[in-house]
Amino acid sequence: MTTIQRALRAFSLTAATAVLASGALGAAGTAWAHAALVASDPADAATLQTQPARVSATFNEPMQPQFAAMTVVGPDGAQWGDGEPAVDGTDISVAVKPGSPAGSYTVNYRATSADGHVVTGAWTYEVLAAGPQPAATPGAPTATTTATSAGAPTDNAPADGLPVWPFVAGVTVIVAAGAIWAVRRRS
Ligand SMILES: [Cu+2]
Repeated sequence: MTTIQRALRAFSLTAATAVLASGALGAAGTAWAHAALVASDPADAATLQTQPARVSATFNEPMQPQFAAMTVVGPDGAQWGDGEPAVDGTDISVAVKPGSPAGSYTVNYRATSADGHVVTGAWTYEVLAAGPQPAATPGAPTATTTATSAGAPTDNAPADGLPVWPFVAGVTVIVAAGAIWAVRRRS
């Protein structure tokens, strides 16, 4: 075998080991579960007769009371969420302003879990009737179709997890240097 061949063989063997090692790391990374949305009210893609008084998201672990954001964007593009969201353990909710129009609503959320990871996402629901104007119909009991928390809403891509490529690149450089060093030593 030539020096080059030996170097290549040593390199490919150690490179394969590095790839395997990083694969194991990646698998371990996904096994450490971060906060994820498990339910919402209204449920994702639900159709309601009337606008609910609040919308809420439920996560699989308690969320930090700080840094939570939740918006309710209506068919008119306006923000119908009323004020700051409330964080109660695993739940984050926000009130909906009265007088909202019928149509499609998107709830966007951004929250921080106990371990400091940020979770963002959105879900949508449909409202068939316009909401009552403030104080227009006092005490009209809303016989809502409370479609509660079943389907896990889409689009909750966890924006965390360490990228693997710097690790792979680092290991590759070390491995290449080692292979060259070993070959030069032997020849
Ligand atoms: Cu996490």
